[in-house]
Amino acid sequence: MDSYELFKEDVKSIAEAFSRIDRNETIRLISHLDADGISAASLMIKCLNNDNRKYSITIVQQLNKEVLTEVAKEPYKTVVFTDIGAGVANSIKEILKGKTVFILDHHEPEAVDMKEESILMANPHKFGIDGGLEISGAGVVYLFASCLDEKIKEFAHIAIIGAIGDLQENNGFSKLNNEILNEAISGGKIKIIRGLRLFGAQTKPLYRVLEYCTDPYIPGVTGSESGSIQFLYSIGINPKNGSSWKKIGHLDNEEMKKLVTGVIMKRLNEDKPDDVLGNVYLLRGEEHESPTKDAREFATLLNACGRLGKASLGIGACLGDKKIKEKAIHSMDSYKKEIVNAIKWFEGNKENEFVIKGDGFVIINAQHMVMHTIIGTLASILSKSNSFKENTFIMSMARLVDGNTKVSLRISGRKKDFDLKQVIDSIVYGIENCEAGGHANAAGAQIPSEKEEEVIEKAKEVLGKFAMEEKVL
Ligand SMILES: [Mn+2]
Repeated sequence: MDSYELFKEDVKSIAEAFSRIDRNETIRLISHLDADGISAASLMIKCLNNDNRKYSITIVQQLNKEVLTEVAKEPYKTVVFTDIGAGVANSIKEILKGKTVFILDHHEPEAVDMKEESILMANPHKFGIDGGLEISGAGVVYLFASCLDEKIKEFAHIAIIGAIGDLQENNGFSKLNNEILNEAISGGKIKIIRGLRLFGAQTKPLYRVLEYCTDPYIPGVTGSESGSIQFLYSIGINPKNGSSWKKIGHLDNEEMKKLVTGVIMKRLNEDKPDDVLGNVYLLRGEEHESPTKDAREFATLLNACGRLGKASLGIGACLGDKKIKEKAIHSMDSYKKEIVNAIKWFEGNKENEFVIKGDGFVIINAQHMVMHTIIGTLASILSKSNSFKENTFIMSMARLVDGNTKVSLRISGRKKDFDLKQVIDSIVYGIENCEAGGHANAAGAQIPSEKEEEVIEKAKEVLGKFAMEEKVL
């Protein structure tokens, strides 16, 4: 058997163990707060609903000792973690001793003695499969649920939304995601077309779509209303249709060509200027003009719900509840505004004391001026924006209300062979009460706010050193 078959066999045996759990038990479900985590939770809930099981769910941004200690005190005997948990397997083992724990995750697992029978972990990394690229947390839950419930196939598209949310789509998917995608296509859930990858393209005025377009980033246009309107005039497109704003659907062929060329021209200095064109994954079950028609936008919607503390709206949207979906769409609009505000804040403050620039790195300390749930998104956007040289570390920080600070680490350009998780680990190493997590291409930490200065000093040293080594290589 190859590693893929071994992985699927392992998932199957874990699913079988799950099916033996007493039906009267209430299952404790904990999932991650991002789009993938919400997709994963939705699939798990669908599976539990179909099986008439009782459950209690919480969505968390980080799985720290505090959360685990709370869960340990609860009466539930079985705990299921989705899209989270692998990185803290040892803490789970220690703190949740006596409970049966299922970890359905695609994050790199912490080395842990898995002979411990009460912890069952479904994870591609166990079989040498790259969970960062090949399958999402929602994908792992999908495989798990498929072993228990044939009907979950009707929700294959949710696993794809999760994978898109975790940036696993790059003009197509790799093996495991691709298998799930094919199930979604043959089940009539997804249709792929080739087109402009612009957020909100279906529903919003064109100038807004461009202003709010952060991936791909359009220099001089993203984050600027006037920049966007001027850009349209400069390429010969009137942003208005009489008295109302033009939408992308109103453009004729000629204008569409102008727009595509114009955006590519604006992006000539970027890594991949023509990244505006790509696969668009349309959800067949969604209405034509709905912002949830495009799987990429659906992922953004879920992210928005999570980041704004309204994950349950995201779950409702995944499960197909129309009223909840409406509310989720409202949340997305305010989330987009928050992101644009964060970009504006950065643009207005990049020359002052909030932004420290070093050789090969930049440290942004937004304190209370950017939401802590959005600070990582800001770093991601900047990493793709060509604001910094290729391979510049971007570390961003923002405060929570509870005396902690969220730290995010990204690297500019699209280099994949650099392990940011390892870098953040070395930054917080030895500093008390800091917890790091994440992937090779997006990592972060939570630190006590009073340790900000210490962490920044250490980061200057560590990032400077890594950046130097990078140059030598
Ligand atoms: Mn994930």
